[in-house]
Amino acid sequence: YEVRFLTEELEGQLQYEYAQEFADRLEEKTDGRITTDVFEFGALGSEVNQFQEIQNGNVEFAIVSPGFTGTTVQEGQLFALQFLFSDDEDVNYQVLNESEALNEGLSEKYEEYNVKPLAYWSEGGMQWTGNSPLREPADFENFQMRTQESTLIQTSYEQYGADPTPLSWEELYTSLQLGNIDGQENPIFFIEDANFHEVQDHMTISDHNIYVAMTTVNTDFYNSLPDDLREAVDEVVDEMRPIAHEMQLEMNEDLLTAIEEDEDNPTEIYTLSEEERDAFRELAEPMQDFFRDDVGEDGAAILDQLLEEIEEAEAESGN
Ligand code: 6CS
Repeated sequence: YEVRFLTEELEGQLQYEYAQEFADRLEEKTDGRITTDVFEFGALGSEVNQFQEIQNGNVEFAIVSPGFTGTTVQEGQLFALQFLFSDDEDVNYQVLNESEALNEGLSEKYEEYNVKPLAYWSEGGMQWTGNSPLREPADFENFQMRTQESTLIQTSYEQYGADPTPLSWEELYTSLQLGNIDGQENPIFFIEDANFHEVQDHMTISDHNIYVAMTTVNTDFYNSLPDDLREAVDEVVDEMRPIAHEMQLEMNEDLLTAIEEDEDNPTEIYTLSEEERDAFRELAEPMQDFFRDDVGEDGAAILDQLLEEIEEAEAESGN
């Protein structure tokens, strides 16, 4: 089998490095019976187009950000709910790997579109950058905020008073540079590697969400594989869990230092206090009911189950 693996990022960035490691392991484990071509972002159009490519089987594997599937798999928008996950990365790691709400309930919703999520994993805490400081909700008043293409993300930023604009990340650097867009959200590694900090003066460590990515496979392709190759895929997916977690932690830490030390592009970094985070949390939490009403019963049930799972994992970890 010669297969294709699409990512939404570039070489050196997390999704691409994940996919390359995945490809190497799969080739080795299958003695070359599956060889994989890994693609950087942009090879087959925007993030939303890429999701179509995996749906129709033009590519076999893809890393997909649920924020770009909002117009198809409505339930996937639950990852846009801010302050939903734990502040403890280890708790989130466990929940993403073990959650039935996600790995069964939500995955079934994607399978209706012929896409099978194999793993949900975090690319790290999400932070804000802006051309002005972002410390309280009032700072978002009339702020042109770039978001992914999901009404739930957009509505969330409207709660803070912002004007959200959905955009592919490909156009983001130029839009920030021209000042058409005032700010954006992303994990630290991505802010640094995409050079957004060059065209933004402020970064707020808000950890208002985690960036969840999905490793996906085209369902028909997966089901057509002989049992031993399907098992090999499943094994590689499991091997990649701790690797992705480590890579994420390391990249986000190292590239925070890189932003701090970039003297040519000074960025004022501000970490929100718990009280400051609470002001955002208060405006974000009603979005859970918005999600329940907007997405419907199945989505509501997935969210409720996930909330319980997060709470249980928090309790177990002694938080
Ligand atoms: O902001 C975005 O849209 C991009 N951010 C990350 C971390 N990965 C790919 C995605 O398209």
